[in-house]
Amino acid sequence: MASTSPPPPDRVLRTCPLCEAHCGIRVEVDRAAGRIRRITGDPDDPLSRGYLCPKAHGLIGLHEDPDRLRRPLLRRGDERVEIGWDEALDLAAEGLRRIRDRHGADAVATYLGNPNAHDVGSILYGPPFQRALGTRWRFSATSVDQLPKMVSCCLLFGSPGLFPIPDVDRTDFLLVLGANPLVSNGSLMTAPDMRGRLRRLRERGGRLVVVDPRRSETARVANRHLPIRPGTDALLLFALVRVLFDEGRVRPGRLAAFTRGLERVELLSRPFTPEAVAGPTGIAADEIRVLARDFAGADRACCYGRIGTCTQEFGTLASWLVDVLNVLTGNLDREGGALFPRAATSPADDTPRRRGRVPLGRWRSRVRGLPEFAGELPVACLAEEIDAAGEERVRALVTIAGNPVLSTPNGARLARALEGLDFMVSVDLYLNETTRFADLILPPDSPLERWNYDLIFHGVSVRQVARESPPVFERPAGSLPQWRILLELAARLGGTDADSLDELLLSGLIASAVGRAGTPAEGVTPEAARAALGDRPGPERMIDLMLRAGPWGDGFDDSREGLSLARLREHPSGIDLGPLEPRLPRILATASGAIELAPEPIAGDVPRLEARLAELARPPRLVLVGRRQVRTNNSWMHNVPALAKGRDRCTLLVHPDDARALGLESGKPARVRSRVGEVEVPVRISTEVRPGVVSLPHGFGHGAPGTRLRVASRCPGANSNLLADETRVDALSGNAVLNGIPVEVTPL
Ligand SMILES: Nc1nc2c(c(=O)[nH]1)N[C@H]1C(S)=C(S)[C@@H](COP(=O)(O)OP(=O)(O)OC[C@H]3O[C@@H](n4cnc5c(=O)[nH]c(N)nc54)[C@H](O)[C@@H]3O)O[C@H]1N2
Ligand SMILES: Nc1nc2c(c(=O)[nH]1)N[C@H]1C(S)=C(S)[C@@H](COP(=O)(O)OP(=O)(O)OC[C@H]3O[C@@H](n4cnc5c(=O)[nH]c(N)nc54)[C@H](O)[C@@H]3O)O[C@H]1N2
Ligand code: SF4
Ligand SMILES: [Mo]
Repeated sequence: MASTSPPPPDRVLRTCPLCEAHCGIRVEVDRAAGRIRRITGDPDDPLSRGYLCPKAHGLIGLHEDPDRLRRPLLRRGDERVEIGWDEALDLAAEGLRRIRDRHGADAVATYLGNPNAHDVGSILYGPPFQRALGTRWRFSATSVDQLPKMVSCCLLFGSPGLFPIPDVDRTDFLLVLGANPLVSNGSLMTAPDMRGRLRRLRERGGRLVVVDPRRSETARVANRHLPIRPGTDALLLFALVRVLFDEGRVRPGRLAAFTRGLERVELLSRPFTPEAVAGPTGIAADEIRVLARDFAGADRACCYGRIGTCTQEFGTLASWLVDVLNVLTGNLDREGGALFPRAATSPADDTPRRRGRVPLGRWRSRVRGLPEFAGELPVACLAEEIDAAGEERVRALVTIAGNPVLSTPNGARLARALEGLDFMVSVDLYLNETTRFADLILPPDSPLERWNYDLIFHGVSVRQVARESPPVFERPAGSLPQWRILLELAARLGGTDADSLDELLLSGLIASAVGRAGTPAEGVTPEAARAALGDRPGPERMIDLMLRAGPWGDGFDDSREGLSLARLREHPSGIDLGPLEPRLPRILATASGAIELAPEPIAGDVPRLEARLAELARPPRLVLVGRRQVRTNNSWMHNVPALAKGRDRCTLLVHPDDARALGLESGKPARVRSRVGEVEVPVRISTEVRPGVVSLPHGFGHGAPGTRLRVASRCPGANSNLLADETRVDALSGNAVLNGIPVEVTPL
């Protein structure tokens, strides 16, 4: 099943698959030696324009890593043996079928990790695999990440994927809460080189305000940094809303014609005056008033929140209020505000096909009754769904590109639960903290051996672009692409053969894409489209279909100017499709067709916040927040020597006042204890964090027995998710609380 295309050239232009920025890169290869010479930024990429971060060079180490798995691994007792693909796929499917036949489909759970979003093969072939498995017990990194934003976008705009994206290149005022794009390179905001973009914002007279308990790298380049107490963003945002109403600054402009619930927002905001929230948030009432006036007074302003506003107790409320602020000031769906990008692969006819669906709470987890959202349960309850006794418990697990032992709360309990499973399969590149419990590991090809198209991130980008990513290396014999692994498993579970299933998937996509009135593929029959797409199986022809039938598509007419995969190939650095444009109210998918600014489930959660106001006024306990770093990528790039080298990065930041009170010394180890666990980490004393807050990065905690991560194990660090409490979730969405965890710190 090796690739049949001609050998790739010595210089391959593609995108870096490691983070949402997906920067354009040039990979120069010494073909004779089969090695990468160097990776540089692609100056012609319409989005990244030559920008790169140090992680891009880590791609070389990842590709060459001797610990990266190349063959399926079967566990036999304490041994791991390499086996062939046919046997591995058969064993995986048999094992899953056995559990399903005996205990029902929901006895098999799945967990999908973050890198799935970076691989078009996973995006397109993950869903059919899940359908073939038939389980409703699906989990993913979504519920330790952006789930609250998805819930609020679904309630406000009608679809969980309708994310307003900051128009950073044209705004005059950017208000950032709980995000550090200078290090993360942006999330739900594909915007490579944020340092350059923010510098240009300031050069054109614009302002940047950052709300973060830590003086983050982004806060350092801001006009103003507001060191908020963790978990209180909803209070701050409500107070800003309150000021807008009190001072007659609510001006939704053209949005008013299709926005409902403004009066209700006003009512809901009443308890949250600047004075009432000043104590709990740690931000003075005057400061809040000034911020509200500045934001409302800016020509074009945009409020943006990310991990810090999502992974906290009031994640959905905070995520909602970010958009409320943009709506009330008329900055949603407007140049320089927050807009909804249009992807080249999206349906050309963008009026929603279905309206008013809120896929929330249609079923609930067995033990704690946490709500499903969009077909998934919150991962904070995965361990208990496995380890709590009962006929209905989860007995088998499939992880795909995920490391939940390090990335989800109470990793220790989850590790114990995984040990007790009857069967576990992992599709993963490494034998790591999670996959060491798997009976079978199925490793896909290296990211540089893959063809890719950034299907998701082109849809959350600050500028509309389309770019293909060809493989740098031919796939070695005996290796399988990720899509093929998922397709083969789906076919085996469904009792069909892989190629017929692939054909079926393609015809389903064709049927929904062509022949629609007013689109480029209006007059195209499914047969004609099918014939034009060729016989090469896999994701490429699916993307070709989406492009050709999409808003800029050629409608399967080669003589037309529009987009197709062939056209993209003529532009190996990508095609610029222009700045973001207003799309409302056309794309709203709520039942009313309007923005529902005060949807019922959200309004119903406000009393919970109000109840916390009084409690938060009391002197705070010490709480823990996270911290991303330039050379990390969640839990999984620590085995690359170029990224792992240098000083110990898994340190606990402590404010000098707290250090003094607790008797901590810089460079000395401390014990950090929470309700669920404890870790030992070196202390770094710094005024970066506000008093009452300590910060520890996540993704560390390597060196567990049975793993094969020789480089990462040398500087293992501690797993911060041993401290995160799986019982603490954002009540509305079930998203895990990973920031604002009460802890005690003592010197060792
Ligand atoms: N305390 C705390 N916890 C957090 C966060 C936090 O801020 N604080 N952040 C959360 C966020 S935002 C996220 S997204 C999650 C991430 O959580 P996860 O997605 O569970 O974890 P990752 O560390 O991204 O691990 C990715 C896994 O995929 C494997 N892998 C990498 N590339 C591929 C590939 O192409 N194919 C396959 N099959 N496998 C691959 C790696 O070996 C690794 O096992 O962590 C969350 N956890
Ligand atoms: N280098 C690097 N880049 C990455 C990743 C990585 O691991 N390393 N991971 C990628 C992934 S999966 C994601 S989702 C993105 C995340 O992208 P971002 O959200 O931009 O990244 P974080 O660094 O997690 O930023 C969260 C910020 O929130 C602050 N914070 C914590 N609690 C609170 C709070 O209660 N309120 C407020 N206002 N702030 C708070 C933290 O101090 C931190 O600065 O990054 C991506 N990019
Ligand atoms: S910011 Fe760095 S890791 Fe992210 S895509 Fe660009 S080069 Fe890759
Ligand atoms: Mo994430």
